[in-house]
Amino acid sequence: MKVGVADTTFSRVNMGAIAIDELKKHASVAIERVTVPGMKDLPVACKKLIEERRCDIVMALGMPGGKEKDKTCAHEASQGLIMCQLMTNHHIIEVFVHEDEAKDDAELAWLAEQRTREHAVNAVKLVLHPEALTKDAGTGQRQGFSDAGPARR
Ligand code: RDL
Ligand code: RDL
Ligand code: RDL
Repeated sequence: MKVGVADTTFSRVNMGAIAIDELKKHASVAIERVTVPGMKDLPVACKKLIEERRCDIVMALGMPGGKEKDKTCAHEASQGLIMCQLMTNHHIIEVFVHEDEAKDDAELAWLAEQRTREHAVNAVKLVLHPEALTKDAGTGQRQGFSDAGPARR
């Protein structure tokens, strides 16, 4: 299987390098990487990874800033990523870490790394082990901060 990794120079954490480090734990995974300036450049980068570089799934790694205009930008980028998935019939795992989710730089770095690693595992499962996701259905999984857990215990 081949995983595409698309990340940005706007992000304050090297999320692409972290994704690749996690994906390399899976011997059967080949990787294609591309870096673009910001998250609105991710949809076409992902489309090219799928159509031209033949990736089975892509991780779109981005960091929306904390301002209102950044949130609008994130919503637009997300719409583009969803459109790209529908156009190509391939999953794109959107790994966005909003700068204002973290209380300081140290927590931001931790959150970006943790969410990226957990979604890298999700990407491999979606393609190679879909039954592993079904096993976790309804369990309140989150990426980064702790899981919410099931409502009925
Ligand atoms: O196509 C060039 C840029 O428009 C594009 O890279 C944008 O995604 C850059 N960008 C913004 O213009 C903005 O207002 C970004 C953010 N906010 C942001 O919060 N995070 C980004 N890019 O990754
Ligand atoms: O592609 C990987 C994720 O981006 C994707 O699974 C999202 O739907 C996950 N997600 C969020 O990123 C989020 O901010 C979800 C929620 N909120 C939510 O409220 N409910 C979800 N997913 O099912
Ligand atoms: O309920 C607390 C968080 O889960 C919630 O604030 C989410 O919206 C945070 N979040 C994002 O903002 C996002 O862009 C999450 C993801 N992506 C994600 O992929 N996985 C998450 N949260 O668990």
